[in-house]
Amino acid sequence: MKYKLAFASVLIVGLLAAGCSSTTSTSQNTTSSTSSTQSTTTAQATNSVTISNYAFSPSSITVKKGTTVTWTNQDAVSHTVTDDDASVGGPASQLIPQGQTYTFTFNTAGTFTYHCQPHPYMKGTVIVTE
Ligand SMILES: [Cu+2]
Repeated sequence: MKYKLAFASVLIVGLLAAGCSSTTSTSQNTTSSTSSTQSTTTAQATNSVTISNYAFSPSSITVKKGTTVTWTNQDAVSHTVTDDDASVGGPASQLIPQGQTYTFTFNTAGTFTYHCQPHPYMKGTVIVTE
């Protein structure tokens, strides 16, 4: 059914385009282009946080349960990634020197707010979804 319809439309297009010079390429393009161009990973949320100018960037990210988040410190001073609530088993890094990274895998869904220990005004949030 569907094939017949598609074939008929190609025929019509072919007939309409018959006056023009290039008619051979139209039927091939319709089938191949739709499947290959869809695979860009736009839905993938970032799992990287940059620490720069005494701030976490982005300050809030949303990840799926089981995601490992990486923080990279670009400041000359050391920072930490410290869960506001130490009892929930969230991130709790040592001091992260310049150029170093800290990774933490979120295995529990929920909202984790964190800060930097030497600079408590530095705040960030990781929202972990199921
Ligand atoms: Cu800090």
